[in-house]
Amino acid sequence: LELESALHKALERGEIVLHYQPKIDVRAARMVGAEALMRWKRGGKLVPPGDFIPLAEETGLIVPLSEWALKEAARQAKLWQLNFGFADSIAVNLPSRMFERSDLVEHIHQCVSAYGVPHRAIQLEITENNLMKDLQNVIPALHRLNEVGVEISIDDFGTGYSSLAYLTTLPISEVKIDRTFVRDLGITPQSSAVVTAIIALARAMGLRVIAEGVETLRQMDVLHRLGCSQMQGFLFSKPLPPEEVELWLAQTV
Ligand code: G
Ligand code: G
Ligand code: NA
Ligand code: MN
Repeated sequence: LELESALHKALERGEIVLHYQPKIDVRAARMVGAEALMRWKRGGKLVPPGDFIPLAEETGLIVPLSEWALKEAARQAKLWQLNFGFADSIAVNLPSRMFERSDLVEHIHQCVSAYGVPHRAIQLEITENNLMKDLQNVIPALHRLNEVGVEISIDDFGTGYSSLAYLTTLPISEVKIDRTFVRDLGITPQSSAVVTAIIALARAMGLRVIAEGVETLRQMDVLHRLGCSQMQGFLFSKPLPPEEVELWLAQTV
């Protein structure tokens, strides 16, 4: 309960910040975007999202937190556009709670308009399980987001129970191969079979594919050979505060 009221105040007090993990295209050898990940600066310490996102989800605080994250990501995209010519997108993780709102698309529109960035400056990540859990709300929202140019990425892909038939009808742009498959690449034959299948599926559906949790050169090599050139993971960079991302932007844009 104490944590709950502290989290409630954290947003007003400016204690919530976004860190950004670069997304890399290894073939083009450049950064092609970033994923925003929340952190809570509490008494000189950085509380990782695993320690407060679940509570935020339970209490509903995830809604104002996510609304703030969308706005902050738009602000950051504008700053990077002005200072570094950044023209890629920042991905924001959206919980299914956000799709229950009829004004999600309007909120995103207001965020990008407020900072004068195009809608494609914001990309949304929704986990495969959240997507399937709430299709009734998610599908119409995805279509409206797609119409205004906000791209959707399916996070933790391969861990859920999505019907492939359904997926092909959804206006999504990218699938993100879950890190559990990446972790075992080059170790178990099953993992490379799954990754091969996901890449083939994505290609057949005209989707981009990105791998998360890439930690070793070996994983990078296998992914690249299998046809996945976009990656994210500790091999390239952990999630960084914005000023450290700027070292990447200064080099690669
Ligand atoms: O940053 P880290 O690797 O510790 O993230 C841990 C978990 O918290 C991940 O599952 C991530 O998706 C989730 N998470 C981080 N930031 C956000 C956020 O802004 N919104 C939501 N919904 N989840 C987040
Ligand atoms: O899928 P999700 O949005 O939850 O992923 C974000 C989480 O993954 C964050 O907690 C981030 O710190 C973590 N992460 C990012 N890169 C790596 C990596 O290479 N290895 C591992 N184990 N975790 C990573
Ligand atoms: Na994510
Ligand atoms: Mn993920």
